[in-house]
Amino acid sequence: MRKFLPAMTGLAGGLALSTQAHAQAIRNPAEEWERLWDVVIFDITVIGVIMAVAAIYFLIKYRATSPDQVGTAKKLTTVQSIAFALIPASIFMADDFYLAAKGWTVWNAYRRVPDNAMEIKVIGYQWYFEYEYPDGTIADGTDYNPIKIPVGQPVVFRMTSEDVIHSFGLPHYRVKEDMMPGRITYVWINPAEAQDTAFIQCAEFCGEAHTQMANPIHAVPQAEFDAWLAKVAAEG
Ligand SMILES: [Cu+2]
Repeated sequence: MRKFLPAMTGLAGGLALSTQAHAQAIRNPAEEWERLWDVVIFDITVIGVIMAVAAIYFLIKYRATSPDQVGTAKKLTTVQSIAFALIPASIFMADDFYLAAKGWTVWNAYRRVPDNAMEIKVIGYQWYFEYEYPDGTIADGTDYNPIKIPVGQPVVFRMTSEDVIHSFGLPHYRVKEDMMPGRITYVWINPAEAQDTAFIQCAEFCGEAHTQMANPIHAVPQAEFDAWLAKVAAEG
């Protein structure tokens, strides 16, 4: 036992290190999401092709050669029957568990907000979003007013709702989270690149003008962001 202890400690240390390295590596929920999406598409394609080929093969091999032909099933032993059910099930379940584990990794990235994230408070109203920046400046998302965020700066949206349940949907950054009266929820994004095409869209049907509950969100260089924020503050 004594001989194994240092080895065990070394192993635990190695595990702790790799966990830390992993935590450092998770810096963009959107990238993690994209990776999981690719893996899911790959897996279901492979499984689909295997199933389709097997089905077509059996259809041809065991097709009826005359209209009144009755098939005869080969009698399987108990062991064969169990193996026939368990082996394919285990293979597919292993893949499901793998994808579920990957899903937890992505969820972990979604929930772990970087310490340096800029916090923007968001309130959902029927039917627009209102944003409060760290300096107290209020930007409103009515009339499709774009809001801006600086490139390369993680942003966390702390959200609630004044009236009904809304959902803060940001398809460009692959995040979406409910906004509920009396509760505070959050999502965070890492806008690594400048863009002026992204939209925030309410993703929970919340009444008559639900579809208009949307506004652009542009990721811009820091200087442009500062100028924009100062302008919004001055306009009050
Ligand atoms: Cu809504």
